[in-house]
Amino acid sequence: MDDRSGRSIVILTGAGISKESGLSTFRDADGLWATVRIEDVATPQAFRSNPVRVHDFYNARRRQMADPAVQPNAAHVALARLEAEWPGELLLVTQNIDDLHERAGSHAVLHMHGELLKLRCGHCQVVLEWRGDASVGTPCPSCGHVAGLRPHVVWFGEMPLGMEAIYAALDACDLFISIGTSGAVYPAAGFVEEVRRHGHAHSVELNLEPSLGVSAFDEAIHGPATDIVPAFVERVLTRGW
Ligand code: BJW
Repeated sequence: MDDRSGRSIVILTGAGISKESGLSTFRDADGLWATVRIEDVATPQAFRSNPVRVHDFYNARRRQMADPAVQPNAAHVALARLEAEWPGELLLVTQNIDDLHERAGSHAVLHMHGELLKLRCGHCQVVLEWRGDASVGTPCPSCGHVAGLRPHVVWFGEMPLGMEAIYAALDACDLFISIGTSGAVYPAAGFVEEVRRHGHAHSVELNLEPSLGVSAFDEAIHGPATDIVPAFVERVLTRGW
């Protein structure tokens, strides 16, 4: 039996991995937070006080993701290859709400900050696939309530999804890879510390530039994701870490 089959990998991705696919990051100079205020679009309070504005923000991003020019890039494809060829466990935790990992062929994907192509009803909590625009007047197809549908995303002050499964995987994994994330937003920014305190994994940062948390990683490789992720995946599959 392949002795790698007992070794598990957890990957964390952030907006940087989708940048070369044409989607904006948040905190870079040309990122989303340079054009809109977090307080206006990414908190439950913002949705309560101005749901039209919040729906507009996510409608625009949904339309952008449907642009045929937005496709998975070499980094997404490399991670799908790693999942397909790695004989042990692999969990891909993404902070991204886009579907580029799935479109590249990844299956073991956990969207801890939700998904752009879904809405949730605040009345009956049903989660729905949604590709078009959403508006305040759209009735919930499940319970019929109007004004209850909201983007199925995790805003500041809300609990990210799947945390129990994520911490269990972090504590048990042998390799932790963080890709394209600034390390500014918790709890994802604390995963490398979780691995150091409770786990035993070798930790690697792959990012355009050193993240805020770079000093906590065992190893860091800096450059565009489409260059460094395929190279790192090749290394893991041929030589390990
Ligand atoms: C490239 C590249 C290329 C570019 N190749 N790389 C004080 C201390 C600690 C914590 C807190 C605190 N005060 C409040 C908190 C908690 C808060 C938080 O972290 N705040 C910080 C600002 C301090 N966190 C929360 O509220 C979270 N919930 C929580 O903690 O729950 C517990 C709890 C709940 C309730 C009560 C009490 C406790 C929820 C966080 C939700 C985040 N939501 C968002 C928006 C929603 C989704 C969406 O609209 O898309 O998620 S914010 C935004 O940031 C989005 C992202 O997923 C997230 C992370 O951003 P990411 O991915 O790192 O992007 P960037 O832009 O920051 O970085 C991109 C990186 O890529 C850069 O480094 C580039 O260099 C790099 N890059 N091009 C490789 N080509």
